[in-house]
Amino acid sequence: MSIEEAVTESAPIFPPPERFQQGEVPVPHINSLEQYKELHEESVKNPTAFWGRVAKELLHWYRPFTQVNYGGFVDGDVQWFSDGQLNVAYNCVDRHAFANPDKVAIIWESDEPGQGEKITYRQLYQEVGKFANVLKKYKVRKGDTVCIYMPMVPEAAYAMLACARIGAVHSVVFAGFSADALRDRIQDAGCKILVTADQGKRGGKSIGLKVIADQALADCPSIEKVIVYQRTGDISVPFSSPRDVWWHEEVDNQSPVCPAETMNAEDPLFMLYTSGSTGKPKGVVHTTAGYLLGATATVKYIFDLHENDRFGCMADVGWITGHSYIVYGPLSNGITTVIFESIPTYPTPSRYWQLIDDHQLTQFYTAPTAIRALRRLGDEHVEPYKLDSLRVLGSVGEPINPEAWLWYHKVIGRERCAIVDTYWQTETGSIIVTPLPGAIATKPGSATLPFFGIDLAVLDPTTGQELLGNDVTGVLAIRQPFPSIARTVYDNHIRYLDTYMKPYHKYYFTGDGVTRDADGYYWIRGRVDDVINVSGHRLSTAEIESALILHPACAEAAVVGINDDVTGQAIVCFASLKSHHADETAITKAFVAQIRTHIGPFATPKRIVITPELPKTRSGKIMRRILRKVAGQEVTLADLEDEDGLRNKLGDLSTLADPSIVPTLIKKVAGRQ
Ligand code: 7RM
Repeated sequence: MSIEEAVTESAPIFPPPERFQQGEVPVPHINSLEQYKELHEESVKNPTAFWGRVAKELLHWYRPFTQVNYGGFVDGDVQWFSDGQLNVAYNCVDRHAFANPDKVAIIWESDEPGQGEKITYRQLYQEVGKFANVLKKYKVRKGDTVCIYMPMVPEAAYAMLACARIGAVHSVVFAGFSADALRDRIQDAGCKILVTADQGKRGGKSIGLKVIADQALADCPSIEKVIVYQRTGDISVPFSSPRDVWWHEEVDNQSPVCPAETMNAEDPLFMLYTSGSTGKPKGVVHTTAGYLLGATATVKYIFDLHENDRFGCMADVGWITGHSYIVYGPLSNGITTVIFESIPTYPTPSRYWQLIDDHQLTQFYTAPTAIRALRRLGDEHVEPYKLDSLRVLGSVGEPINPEAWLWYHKVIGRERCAIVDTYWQTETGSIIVTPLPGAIATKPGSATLPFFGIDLAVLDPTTGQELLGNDVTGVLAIRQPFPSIARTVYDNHIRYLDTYMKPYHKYYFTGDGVTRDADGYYWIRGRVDDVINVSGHRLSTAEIESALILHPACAEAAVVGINDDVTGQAIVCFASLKSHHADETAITKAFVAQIRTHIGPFATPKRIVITPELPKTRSGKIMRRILRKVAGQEVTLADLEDEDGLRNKLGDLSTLADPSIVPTLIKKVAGRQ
């Protein structure tokens, strides 16, 4: 069933699980639709009162704020709690280490089952303190940027929190990115320190992070020190002394005590690169208080956290989901979080379910692509597990199709858990559209209703007019600022304004299409810009095209996303060559390699189509609409027989400079030419 069908065919409705009201499990924090509505209304009508209260309740302040909010989307000058002072590491570590030193903060589930560890809040305090002192030894100061290129080990979280402790700004780069991508991000942010590992481990395979980092660093003069965590010790990694130092040697003789810097609410906490419609990723900047409050409040209310919960988010710390829902949100709430190093199918497709039972996880958060892939592998991998510790199951990263949702609900949730389809972005810092487990009835495929403080608008994409009432489809925008919205793009505020504030005056533009159904529920339909979403990884078509064009054999390239049953979308590249005599098989391989080295293996295209020309208008614009339909096989060889039918499917072709390109492309995709 497509989302289209799900919205229109009056979707089934699932009320909050009955057992939530029967004393068997903790009573949800937000326990009725009325309570949600009342709080939501207050939060958007009087954000000052609402967020002022929640900020005092959930965070520890060194100096209380007197002003709650300032600025807006018109001028892109958003501020929250601006005269307040606090420290994120104090909030995520110290306050819990003092109150509950022996409570487990992190469950580290290593790639090989059974080799993991549990880290208490006391240990976390000590490890973060030691590493913060290492950073200080190497002259890292408030406002300096530190790049973290790490596998999924607790040390990645220690490094993030150590930065927060001393006021350094971290830039975590996902360990799946290539040397070129790492280099670009280090250069853009002017990072002083790189924190990495000898190797990463994933699904039994090793990834040579230090070797990749060295390639990147050949062109990164800003880096003064490389701190290398020894994850495997399996290979002797090249060391370039005195630039390179070992993590274990450095922390060994450091004091675990490092005073937490007093930070202003609006001081930057971190930046994280994300893809937009251009070839150059943006360093989205989040600030101290607003971001932390967003992460803390959303995870508490959306996953209904209670004191003894064990929360498992399966994302990577290299993405925003890992920042907010592995590290900052859960730890700020003082509960137990999971760092999962492996993949869902290693060593067997039962890995997640084994993990849930072994650690008695109460919440589990993953992406639709993983849910679909595991569903395909068969229920026999799930059935032997009890899964009775679970209360809330979350989904994030892309629209979840109703079939996958229902499977998650029945086979994993055993019809006794709340499913929360959570919609948000790197830029929003925390979840913005979502059900609340005890309050909002769900419809499979809909992210349901806005979280507190989120004031949504559906706009007509062309006129920018707001579409009022229910049963409307348009683009999703946000009317007023909320604490965790990104404040700027690193070193490029103009780009921030141009991307998010300019498209629709007075609104923040999400870039997503949306339907608000007859009940006022939101159904996210995916990007309306040139961003594609492969397994929940956000990529820009322009970024992939830029990589291809850099290959000496490539004349022109156009990249489109097509639907894929498992990964949501998949990448198809159309390319024309400089020489028509080239060996196409060899070139195709070279192009795949080109993308993998410029971006990373997760951007591997599903298909490369070599074509003599791209379909262009007479003015030279590439007609992506045609490429999308041809790539997705919405038009096939059979349509070539019928000119009217072809026009019906592809739309107006009269602006095409050379209409004969259409049959050529169709034949190419069908493998007939
Ligand atoms: C958290 C994250 C953001 C883009 C966003 C959407 C898509 C994310 C959902 C979703 C439908 C969801 N950050 N998206 N969550 N679409 N339903 N629940 O993914 O910056 O990497 O991507 O992802 O298109 O704009 S992200």
